[in-house]
Amino acid sequence: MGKIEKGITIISPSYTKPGLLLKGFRFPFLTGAQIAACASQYPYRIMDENIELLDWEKIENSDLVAISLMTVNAPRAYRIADQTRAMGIPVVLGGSHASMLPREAIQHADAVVIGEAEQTWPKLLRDFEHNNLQKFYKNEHLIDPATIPFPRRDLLSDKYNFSAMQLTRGCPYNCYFCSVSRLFGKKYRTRPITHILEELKQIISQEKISWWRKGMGKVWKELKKPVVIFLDDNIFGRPSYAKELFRKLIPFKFLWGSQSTMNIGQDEEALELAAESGCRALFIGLESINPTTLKEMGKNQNKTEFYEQTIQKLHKYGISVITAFIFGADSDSKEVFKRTVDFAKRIKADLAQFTILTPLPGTKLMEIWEKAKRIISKDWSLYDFGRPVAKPLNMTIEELEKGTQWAWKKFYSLESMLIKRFPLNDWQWMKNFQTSPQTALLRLLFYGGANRVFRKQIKRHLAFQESQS
Ligand code: B12
Ligand code: SF4
Repeated sequence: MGKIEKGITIISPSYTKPGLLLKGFRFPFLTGAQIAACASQYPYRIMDENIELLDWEKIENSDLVAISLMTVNAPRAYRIADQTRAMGIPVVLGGSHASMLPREAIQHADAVVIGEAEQTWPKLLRDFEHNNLQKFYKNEHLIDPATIPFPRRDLLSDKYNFSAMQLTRGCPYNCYFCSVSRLFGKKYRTRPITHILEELKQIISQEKISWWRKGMGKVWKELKKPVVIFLDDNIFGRPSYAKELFRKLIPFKFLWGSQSTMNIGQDEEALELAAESGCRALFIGLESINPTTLKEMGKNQNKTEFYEQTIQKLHKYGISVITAFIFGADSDSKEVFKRTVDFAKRIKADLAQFTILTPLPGTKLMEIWEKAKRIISKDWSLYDFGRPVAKPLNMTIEELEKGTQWAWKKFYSLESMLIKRFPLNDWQWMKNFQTSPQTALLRLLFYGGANRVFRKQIKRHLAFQESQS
């Protein structure tokens, strides 16, 4: 410990087998860039093991190593931390898993940061330089979003497919399987729109558009527009803010995607503004088609009677929908798989994610299942949402695992992709094509490309899971 001269290395450990992720799944490690921005005067390098192998020579040549971990990559993070400390380099751990289980994390680290870094990271580095590193660092209060500095994107690899940005923190809901409101509070905190526009200006001016997109963009303008993903849990958490934001995004002429709750579908003005500002895809956690299951999950904001209408409305505005479903709740029986896949196909979800209900540390679900002694494994590497780690109530463990795998395969089968959900087979798409052919064609391109990538990724992932079991 002492002076920081050689630099700080920030690492995102692999959350799956290295090399397993296809190009389309490369999300920028914005967390690393954000941490560096919190104390920008120090020298940094960022390594994302999800896109390239770790450079151990550079790790060895660091004054300090900081690692961000979720639950699924905690074992990998701990191995990296142990190996780094064995070389005599101090390690700091942070992120969702370390924040929920700091006492576990400290066994592999010199310090653990609980929660957001904006206040604690500069203090930790000052303490480090004064040989006074504490074991735990925790914010006194939630960070005022107006004080969040722009991430140091200059430190990120250029291997990512798109740019990412965070506009809000926190979530007013408390779904029993989710850790977001426990991690970032129930208050929905929004960054000032002026800051967002300024940051966006920087991103767009630096965005590198590939030669083929530039070329094709001469005739198909949508293709040459920069793409930004807003890594928010709910872009529509406060409708008035969202609408004001969308309005101000329009002049930027870029394309964006994010996550939203389904209430956006009930607000025609918001949909119109979102589409006009460049929104082309939204990820929506429908979770279940059974109201009893939604109640069990505490997901009271989802109303099954509006599911189909919401998807139709989004499609009307040329916005693709990635729906997410969860299997394994107590009210789920083994009929849930077929019923859900049929439903997702019928409502013409462009993409769908099927995961197994997983009790993340710090969630209400973990509390309930621990009390009921239903957890069968605390090997965190299995917490990838594709493997059962607790006993389901109305089916066997094997039925849950095989049923989920069946859902993925069925939804992404060629037959399902081409016949049942092909946008050309969709009257709304035909209508869109007449009024706005470029946007409609983009949805078709997204549909074809994303489904192809998902099909391939699923095959790889299932083979990997098989090889491990
Ligand atoms: C973007 C994202 C992803 C991206 C990751 C991109 C990347 N390269 O980082 C992708 C899409 C790949 C992803 C995948 C998954 N994700 Co995810 N994801 C998120 C999301 C929406 C935003 C994270 C983010 O980038 N925020 C922006 C940055 C700037 O903020 P931040 O990460 O919070 O970092 C701040 C602080 O937390 C802190 N900090 C964080 N790490 C560290 C480390 C140190 C050392 C320090 C000092 C500080 C610090 O400092 C930052 C500044 O304040 C969060 C939800 C959320 N609100 O956090 C879920 C979240 C992190 N994901 C989660 C999960 C469960 C998953 C999956 C396992 C499940 C799934 N199927 O979706 C998969 C894993 C991959 C797999 N095996 O399939 C959970 C993790 C909970 C847990 N205990 O594990 C979260 C919290 C959502 C939830 N529902 O609870 N995810
Ligand atoms: S699942 Fe979504 S709506 Fe529910 S608590 Fe988590 S972030 Fe909020």
